[in-house]
Amino acid sequence: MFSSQLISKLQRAESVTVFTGAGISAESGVPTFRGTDGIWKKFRPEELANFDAFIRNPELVWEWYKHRKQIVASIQPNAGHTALAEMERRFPQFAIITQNIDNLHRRAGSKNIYELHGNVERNYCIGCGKNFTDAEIMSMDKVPRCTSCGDLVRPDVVWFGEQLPVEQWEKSVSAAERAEVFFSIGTSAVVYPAASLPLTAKKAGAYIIEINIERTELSPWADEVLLGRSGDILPNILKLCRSNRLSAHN
Ligand code: BV8
Ligand code: ZN
Repeated sequence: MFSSQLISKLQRAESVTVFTGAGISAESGVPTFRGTDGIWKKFRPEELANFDAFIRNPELVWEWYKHRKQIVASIQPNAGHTALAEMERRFPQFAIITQNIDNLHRRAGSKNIYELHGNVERNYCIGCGKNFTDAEIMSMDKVPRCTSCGDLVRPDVVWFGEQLPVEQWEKSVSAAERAEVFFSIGTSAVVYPAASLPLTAKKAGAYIIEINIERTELSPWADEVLLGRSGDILPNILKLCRSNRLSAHN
């Protein structure tokens, strides 16, 4: 099933970094962005996932994010997420860099997670920065407003044209640079600057393993492309780690 290269690289690796996109959550029921029933097939990102659109029509943008909050609240992490959570305990250094805002890596038990594009379960006031939980948001009007300053509340996600959270970005770059093995899982790798991370890892000497149901723009740069569903492949990678790696730390 797996090449001797992959087996020996994983056997010896001290530092593993994993980069994920919507594809790893597809088997949990989260629609991807560019897939056949993808989000961007129905809506245009510039219409919904940017600040100007929010100011222009906060009700429409909130309707859309409340819909995605309900999806995320109604689903569970899948075998791909849980396999990564256990792999984290089998390598001295292990980091997950995710573009996903669905919080499923954390719910699966992963600890060392860098959220590049935010988290849909967090919200804050654009005026005074006050944070609001989803429970508070759902009990508010169609367009949630801050209980302190009355300004608009927004989901804590990164919209197009907005800068990524600096600390998450810097830690992601160093996790890419120190990786001996770098997995790119379930991402079309077209949104920047996130999509530059696999190449940063490659330049730093990492062994790049792509897991996707189809080839992507990244495939030519990958050392191995494992075609298939991450929920099928990752449990087998975990078995491999179990068989040739003593539990690093619990
Ligand atoms: C910024 C949060 C500047 C919100 C998101 C350089 C070149 C070109 C353009 C740019 C550039 N630099 C910047 C840009 C502009 C823009 C950009 O990249 N545009 C793209 C579209 C060309 N980038 C930005 O605007 C970024 N900000 O540049 O700011 C700046 C700098 C300093 C100071 C001020 C400003 C911000 C980008 C972040 C936007 N927010 N999400 C929300 O979700 O609502 S992006 C969002 O879309 C996701 O987070 C993710 O990043 C992206 C979707 O990609 P994927 O996750 O990969 O999903 P996709 O559906 O595409 O692919 C799924 C894959 O899984 C497929 O390959 C499929 O085959 C596979 N799959 C499916 N099922 C499975 C599977 N694989 C395995 N198993 C399965 N079962
Ligand atoms: Zn406020």
